[in-house]
Amino acid sequence: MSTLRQQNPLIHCMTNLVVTNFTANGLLAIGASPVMAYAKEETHEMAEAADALLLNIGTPSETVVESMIHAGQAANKKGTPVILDPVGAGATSFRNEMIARILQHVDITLIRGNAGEIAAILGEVGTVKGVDAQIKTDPVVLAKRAAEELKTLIVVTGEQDVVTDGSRTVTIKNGHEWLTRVVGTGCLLGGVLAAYLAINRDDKIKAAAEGLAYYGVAAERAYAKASDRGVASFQLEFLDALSTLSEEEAESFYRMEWL
Ligand code: ATP
Ligand code: TZP
Ligand code: MG
Ligand code: MG
Repeated sequence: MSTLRQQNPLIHCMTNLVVTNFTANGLLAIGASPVMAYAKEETHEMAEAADALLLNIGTPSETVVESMIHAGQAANKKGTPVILDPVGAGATSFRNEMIARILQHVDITLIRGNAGEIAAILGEVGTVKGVDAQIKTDPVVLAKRAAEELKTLIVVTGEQDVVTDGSRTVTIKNGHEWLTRVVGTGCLLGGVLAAYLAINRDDKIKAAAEGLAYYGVAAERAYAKASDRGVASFQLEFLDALSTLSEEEAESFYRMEWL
């Protein structure tokens, strides 16, 4: 994490109303600089200044999505990584339309979603309940299919995380089930992946895999400290772990496998 802390990338987050504060604190904890900006009058400038852009459609509106497209196109012009979190894809037709519109107008570097959301983007129905995954499918098969169809890097998260571009694939088995009991851990992860891609532009799959493994080990450490208390303590311990755990320390615990 020393490199991330040294480089202190600016992450322009266009995220949802539920997770804004948690995302900003999580990004500060790993050594990135978060900035949230939504107005169409300024998003292109903020995206131009940023080292990565996060588009998260958790609480979508027509206006914000239009603004996201402006920001995304500004980032594309500069070659800045753009991460899409299609929160709740498949839950409503409005969300599906907004995701399709973003994908049509913005060149997305990486899409991160739970298995239900990624399956929904591919047209499967009944894969999410609200914002939570409702399917048990092989995440490797799903991620590869999505990468091929959408022609972008795909991260499918869950008990096992998968990163693939369709040909190179990595699985990561770090993390803890309590991550699903605190809201916003998927959303913050989108921001963390944005930070990893911001500072490692050459090998994006490796960068994403390292971000996922580091995040998972931080959760394992947080659970070890908070398991006898509960999920509120886990959330705090998780932020503490993100701010104190070095990548060097975390690395020996990575359960990463190249397929
Ligand atoms: P959902 O809304 O379905 O909870 P999400 O968008 O919050 O999805 P998750 O798939 O929960 O995203 O991923 C967030 C983090 O939680 C990732 O780091 C992932 O590895 C981890 N995670 C999710 N489920 C588990 C699990 N059963 N065991 C270990 N880690 C998990
Ligand atoms: N509703 C709309 S966005 C959101 C909820 C509950 C947050 C989802 O966060 P995550 O990271 O997918 O758990
Ligand atoms: Mg979750
Ligand atoms: Mg989510």
